Amino acid sequence: MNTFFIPTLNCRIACLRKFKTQFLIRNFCGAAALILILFASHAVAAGELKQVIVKEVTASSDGTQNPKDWPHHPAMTKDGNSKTCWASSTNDTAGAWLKFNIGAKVKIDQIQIINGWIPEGYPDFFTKNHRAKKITLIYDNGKEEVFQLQDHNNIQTLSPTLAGETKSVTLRIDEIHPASTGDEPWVTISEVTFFSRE
Ligand SMILES: [Ca+2]
Repeated sequence: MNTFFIPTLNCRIACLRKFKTQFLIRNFCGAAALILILFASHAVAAGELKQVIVKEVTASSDGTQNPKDWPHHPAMTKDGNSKTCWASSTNDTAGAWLKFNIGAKVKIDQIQIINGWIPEGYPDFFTKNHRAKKITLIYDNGKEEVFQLQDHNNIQTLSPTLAGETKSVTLRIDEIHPASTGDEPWVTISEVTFFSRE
């Protein structure tokens, strides 16, 4: 009786060990595959941002009054200098716009904006002009996205989702943070930089 029982029990133990080993191998392979998939998808989603070159900027108005000492042309939103700005004319506030012509279809993944203007040597100048408060971005596909801008002169990052591949982006100012004085207030934006994820 015992001679029959012992081999059977040993066989069951061996089978159980084999099953356990196969179970562990299967689960390990499954977990490894899942980690690889997650890592790959993360790597794609977190691709490096590359700056998009803007060929031309136009605007609803140009508040330049002294072109030699104080130019405020639309292209000054893309000169890489946070101390220079585009300014609208004084009567062009809500509804004013900037159009950034890229020249080739690009998917826009991120936009960095420096709102308002603090010129070199004038640290208290920020509130003397209007700043953008609510803006709408308009793309070639006709879609629009609304963003609220904070009232400071540091970089603000926007993450558009509706642009698709577009050759241009129009930034329309819908609401402003009003200037604290009535002395030549313009709407001012210092920099707008576009990025595409590679
Ligand atoms: Ca600038």
